[in-house]
Amino acid sequence: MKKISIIGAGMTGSTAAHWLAERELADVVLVDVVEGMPQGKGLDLLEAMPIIGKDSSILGTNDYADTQDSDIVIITAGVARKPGMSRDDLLTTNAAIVGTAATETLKYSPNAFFIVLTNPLDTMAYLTLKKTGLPRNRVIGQAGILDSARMRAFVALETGVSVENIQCYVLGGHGDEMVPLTRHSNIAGIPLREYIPADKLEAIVNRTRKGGGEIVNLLKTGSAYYAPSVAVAQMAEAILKDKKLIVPCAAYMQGEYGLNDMFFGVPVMLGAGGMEKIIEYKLDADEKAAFEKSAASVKETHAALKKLVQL
Ligand code: TXD
Repeated sequence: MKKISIIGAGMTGSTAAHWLAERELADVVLVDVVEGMPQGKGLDLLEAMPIIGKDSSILGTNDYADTQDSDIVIITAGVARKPGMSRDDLLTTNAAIVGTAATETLKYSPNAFFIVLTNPLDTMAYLTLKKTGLPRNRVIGQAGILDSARMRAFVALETGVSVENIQCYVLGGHGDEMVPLTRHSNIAGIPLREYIPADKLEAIVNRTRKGGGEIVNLLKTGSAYYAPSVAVAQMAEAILKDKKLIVPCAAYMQGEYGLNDMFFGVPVMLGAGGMEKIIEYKLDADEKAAFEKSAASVKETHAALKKLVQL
């Protein structure tokens, strides 16, 4: 069985463990600083396996040594937003936590692929890449699958069509400046712009952009976890099964879309080589402008990180 270690056994970490184990994708190790909590969640999930007939083993621990020889490391450790906070407000606290999580896990799993969830997402993925010194195919951030799934869900609510028929692509940074690409999105091949009246589509785009905040405001004590964690499970599955799946993820840019030395949400191909390829869409002038606005916001957070941490 393959091995996946999840650093941070909170809401997204433990729910990701659930999705992974349910699909019998790997043995799962849950690491957290809180004593007893990862052990308790791990044992509880392990005890669910006989009922669903899956043989993934799940271990909760406070010791990085237990992550030895992981194929994939998922980083969710850190704090989540409370109402009124932006993702960037988490930078200082989470940079320290993610930096340690990345270097500690690398010691035990020098060959692992890293998938980052902790916010501010693009900047925490950047920190992980720089701290580990890994090539860019081995460090990916999860944001676009979630943001696109939110848009797909809102389109389904609006139209009453099966989510399976709805393809949406949300690119750019994982912030309120993200870029829902309505021109590339479709329902069973019919462009979204033809299917949904312009005012309704604009409302969907706006709700998508603020989708994370909508849930934070409802929950009040934390942020979304079901959809983010199944998104990360989809990424892990694509890598472990060498699926060559094209999904929007945060990737390290080396000239693509005119961007350099930063993480940004773009369509990538996931397979046994991790982030194997960045796919470049042809963007029109409006889309380019939206990309640039979103990129400027990510660059600002990257710059703030560089003031905090020596990279
Ligand atoms: O799509 C996305 N990328 C995201 C990201 C969607 C949802 C949540 N997103 C972000 O993930 C969120 O803004 C946070 O920055 C992280 C984790 O969110 P989660 O909802 O899982 O937060 P929790 O429940 O507070 O869990 C965080 C855990 C908690 O159990 C802490 O004890 C633990 O992280 N933690 C640590 N674990 C290991 N090592 C260290 N140093 C550590 N510090 C805290």
